[in-house]
Amino acid sequence: MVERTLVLAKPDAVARGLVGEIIGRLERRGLRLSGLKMIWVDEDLAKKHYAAHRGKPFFDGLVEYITALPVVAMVWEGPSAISVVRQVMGSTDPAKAQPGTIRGDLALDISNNLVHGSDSEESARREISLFFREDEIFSWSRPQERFISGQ
Ligand code: IDP
Ligand code: MG
Repeated sequence: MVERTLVLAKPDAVARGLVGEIIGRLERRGLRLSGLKMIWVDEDLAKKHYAAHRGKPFFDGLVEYITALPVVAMVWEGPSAISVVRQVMGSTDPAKAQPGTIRGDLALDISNNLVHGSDSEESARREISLFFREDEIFSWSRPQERFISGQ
């Protein structure tokens, strides 16, 4: 089933110049880029995006991390895109992530694990709408649709 998912190249990926590496891996896997923007996440958006983690011991640090520098937010589309992105990312803790994954090859610290990917259809819908308006997202299944509305 064709799905859409939200991916963030997080501040450490931007700082380390790994945005292209992350995009390249997802492109080579066969997913299609449907939306892309660089955005500075503010505290309000950070708390909404990570609402499921509110109350956990790492929550405040997580909000500080994701708001420290801009992120590159993306929508990726393709068959089983949600789980495929999660496979390409690797486990949350890079020290435990498989080689061949983004985290397994490029990171070592759970607090600086480079990338976010939605973990379910419901999260994907919720998270995409936090970062993108519908008219900012290109639909590969309806490629005749204009990318920017009103043109
Ligand atoms: P995920 O990013 O692999 O989906 P989640 O469990 O949803 O992992 O956690 C969200 C983010 O919170 C992680 O990517 C990581 O940046 C941070 N995080 C998760 N667990 C810890 C922890 O135990 N210590 C510090 N940061 C954590
Ligand atoms: Mg998660």
